[in-house]
Amino acid sequence: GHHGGVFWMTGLPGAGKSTIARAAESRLFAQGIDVSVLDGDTLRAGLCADLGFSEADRTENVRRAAAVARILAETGQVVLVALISPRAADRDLARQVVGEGFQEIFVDADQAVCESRDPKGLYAAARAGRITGFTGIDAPYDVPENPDLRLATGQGSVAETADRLAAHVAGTVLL
Ligand code: GGZ
Repeated sequence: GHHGGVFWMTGLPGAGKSTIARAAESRLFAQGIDVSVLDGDTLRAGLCADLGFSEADRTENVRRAAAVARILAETGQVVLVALISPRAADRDLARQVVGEGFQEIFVDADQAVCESRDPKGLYAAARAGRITGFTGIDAPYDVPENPDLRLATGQGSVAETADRLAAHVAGTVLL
C-alpha cells in the first residue's frame, strides 16, 4: 500500500505541466498507485467556471484546487495538480491548505521555449494584444525559490521527464 500526497506542479503556460502529469499518472497507475490529476483546464471547465485570470480569481482557483487535492489525499490518493499558480504566496497558501504531504514541483522551461510551443496560440494572442493579463507576457510568474523537485522540460523527452516525476512520487508515497 501507499499513503496519499499532493504534488503541486507549477510553471509557465506551455511548460508541459499537464502533459507531464498525464504521462506520470499512467506510470504510477501501472505500479498500482491510486493517482489522479487535477489540472487548470479541467477545473476551469467546471468547479472553477466562474473564475477568470485576475489576481483574486487565480488565488481562488488555487485555493479550490488545494481544497479538493486535500480531500483526495486524505482518502489515500496521490494527486498531481497542474496549475500555473503563478504567485509564490498562492502556492504557500496551497501548502497550508493541504498540510502534510504537500510538495512543490517546478516544471521549468524557458519562456521562449514555452512560447514556441504555443499549442493554443495564446502567447501569439497575448503578443498581439488580443488577450491581456497572460502569464509570462503581461502577468507575473514568481519562479519557485526552493521547490521539492525541479523538472527541466526544455531538454529531454516527455517520457524521460515523466519517468523522473513518477520515480520521485513513488519514492515519496511508498515509504
Ligand atoms: C494564463 C491563461 C490565460 C491567462 C487563458 N493567463 O495552456 P493552457 O491555456 O491550456 O492552460 C492555461 C490555463 C491556465 O489555467 P490555470 O488554472 O492553470 O491558471 S492559474 O493557476 O493562474 O489560475 C492557458 C489558459 O488557462 N489561459 N487565459 N490570461 N493562462
